Amino acid sequence: MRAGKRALRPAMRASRALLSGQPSAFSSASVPVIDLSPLQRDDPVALVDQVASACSTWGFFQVVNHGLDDNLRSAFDEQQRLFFNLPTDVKEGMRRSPNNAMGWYDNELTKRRRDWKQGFDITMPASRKWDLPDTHPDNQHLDGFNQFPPAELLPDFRPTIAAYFDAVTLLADQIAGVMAMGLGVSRDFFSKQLRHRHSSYLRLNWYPPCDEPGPPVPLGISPHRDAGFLTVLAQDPDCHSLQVRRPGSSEADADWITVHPEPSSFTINTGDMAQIWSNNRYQAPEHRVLSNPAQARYSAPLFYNPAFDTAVTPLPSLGAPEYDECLWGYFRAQRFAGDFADYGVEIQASDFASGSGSWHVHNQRRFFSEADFEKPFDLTGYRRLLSPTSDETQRSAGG
Ligand SMILES: O=C(O)CCC(=O)C(=O)O
Ligand SMILES: [Fe+2]
Repeated sequence: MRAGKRALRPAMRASRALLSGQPSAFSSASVPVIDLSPLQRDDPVALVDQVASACSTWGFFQVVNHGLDDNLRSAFDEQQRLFFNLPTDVKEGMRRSPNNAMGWYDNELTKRRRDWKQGFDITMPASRKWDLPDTHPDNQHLDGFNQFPPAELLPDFRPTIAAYFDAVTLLADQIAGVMAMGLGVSRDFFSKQLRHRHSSYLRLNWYPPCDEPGPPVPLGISPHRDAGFLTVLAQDPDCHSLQVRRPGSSEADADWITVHPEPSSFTINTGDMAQIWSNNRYQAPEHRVLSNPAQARYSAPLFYNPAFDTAVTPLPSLGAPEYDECLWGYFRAQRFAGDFADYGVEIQASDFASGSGSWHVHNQRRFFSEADFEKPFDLTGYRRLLSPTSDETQRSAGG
């Protein structure tokens, strides 16, 4: 009887959560909430233990008193809502393409499943400038170039997005400083690789109410780990449907924990590059978003990513390396290719596990020498560099 009940629990949890968008009745844990006030008085030391512990147990936490202006956040929220309210034909004019990872889309695949949402991606690496036209060659790079709505339609969109992007990037960098100290290296260790060199992008998400009854009920986003270093996520205060699985929970005990946002908070999570750099001290947790039959939801993650040419390797001070070198531009290109077309199993940090001898470990060097990171990604042109089905690629990787 007992064993039977236990066996049923995971299925019950999944269906209850999917139907109601509410946390599982069986889960009481919640991700840590960290008060960042010490950063406002430049006292990162006061936060090191909390941040390091949150990154290693959950890889997920919320921050309050983070210093980002509430008025800027409200202005940003308003522009995000106005954007998704634009007529579909206007959004179609900004549609992401195989040659430009930036823009609007309603057909993203996560783990090869279609997400129940619309998205809009905006890029501004440290080396690029808001005041140059988006199509200027100096503002183009591997992730493409921005496609903003016409200023006549949304005159405040671009300046508000630019101000928000810069502010949230600064917040990401401050947290990266504390994360570095938590690993016993200098505060600017990650900043040196990120602050003046990052290739970050901002994603606006809109999850419309889901009218498909299922089964299976579609997910807003299927379970995934974020690829980059750190994500700073603005969650919807009204519709709570982001869930995380605590790293290390076994499949049998798996439980999805809903992250209910604190007022004016940001939700932070570490990505695959933080996991590799920290030699597995910090975890990139699996998370997902449920759909909701009645309520729309908005969210906006800023993906704080290293420069495309960064070779991410475990910090030597953290013991025997558990990963081989991972070239961020290659990892990102593989993920984008997978968003756009079915390229088979999505690339993961585990593909770079020491001694795995995976195809990616070999192939990334070839991509690195042949791809041009100053030009937009080219799905057709890069196919032979990204797909193991190409004979030429297999030969170069040693079969
Ligand atoms: O919408 C959310 O809360 C999370 C979005 C997310 O995980 C992502 O875009 O990678
Ligand atoms: Fe995510």
